Amino acid sequence: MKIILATSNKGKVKEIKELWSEYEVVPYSELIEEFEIVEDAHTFKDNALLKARAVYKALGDKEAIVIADDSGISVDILKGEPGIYSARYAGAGASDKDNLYKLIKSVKDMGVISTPAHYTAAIAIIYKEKEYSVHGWMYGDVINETRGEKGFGYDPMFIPSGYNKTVAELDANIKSKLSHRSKALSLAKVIIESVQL
Ligand code: ITT
Repeated sequence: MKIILATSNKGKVKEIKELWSEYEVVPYSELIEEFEIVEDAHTFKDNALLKARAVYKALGDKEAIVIADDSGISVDILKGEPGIYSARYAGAGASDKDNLYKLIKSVKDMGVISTPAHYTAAIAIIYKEKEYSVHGWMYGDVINETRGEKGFGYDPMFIPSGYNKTVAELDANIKSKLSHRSKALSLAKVIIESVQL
């Protein structure tokens, strides 16, 4: 089964390909020219749906199975920031590193070493013009420094509950068991398998 990913984020593509190795997972940019999608909705779910819709429409194939992931990190002490603005926390066009160091600075400015946070992933699925969405979460703490090189985005500063290492220090197979994305993808898989029947 072919699944088309409505994302330009290489970290997401790598993880989704690994988590869904039983499917043929193809980023949409391998099928049509990549285009900008303005993420101006107010929730993870609505942003995921608008990305999936834009790619589904551009492909023009009703039988295509398109999925989009909208995700981010929310820090309690920062009133849930950066949340849906995680990709542009340090401004439009910011790199993963810019966003990471901005969040480290925000945590430091609160005068804490470690503080509760969680990741959210909303996955939208469009197939035969019908829309579905699911969510997954990973809870833990963010710290005021980076540790480790694995993963992407905010992983070097996030310690999952029950662990004493950041996601960037843990083996990728641990992230794949715990992550917001893997939980949402498990639910998405149930939907994809049932609508395919
Ligand atoms: P697409 O919209 O093309 O999918 P994007 O990077 O813009 O790519 P989002 O709008 O969903 O994606 O932003 C997600 C942000 O949250 C981005 O800054 C990521 O680095 C971060 N993020 C999401 N999941 C993450 C994870 O598993 N580990 C680390 N950071 C993550």
